[in-house]
Amino acid sequence: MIVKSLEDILGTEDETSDGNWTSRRFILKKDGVGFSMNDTVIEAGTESYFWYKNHIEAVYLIEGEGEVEKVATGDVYQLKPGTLYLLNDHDKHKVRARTQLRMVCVFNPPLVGTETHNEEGYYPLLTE
Ligand code: 9YT
Repeated sequence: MIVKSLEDILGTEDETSDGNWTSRRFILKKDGVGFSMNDTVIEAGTESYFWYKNHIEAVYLIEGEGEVEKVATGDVYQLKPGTLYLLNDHDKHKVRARTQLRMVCVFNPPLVGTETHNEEGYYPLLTE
């Protein structure tokens, strides 16, 4: 069994920031369970473009208000605590944070822990 608290991660190498967001990475590839899980904060008043070409991501919002846009269609979905979106088709998307957003993010395949978005906006598929 692995038990962790957010304060165990803050300020360590498992806390990663990139642009408008900070990701506190709780479960990673090294844990060997086939997925990773982060507690991510996105700053209020920002718009972020994301595209997980190599990963599937589920995002469950626990704090804040905003919206997510599916770029291919222009469809916009409102985000509030209790809302989940699943990028089951590697969807290019934009997240707009009206207030600070806090979300639980699950990735398959699991993140190694050092990923940030590259120039095309996606995470590389890291193996170690
Ligand atoms: C919602 C989203 O994709 N935020 C970017 C950070 C990412 N979820 C991560 O690495 O935790």
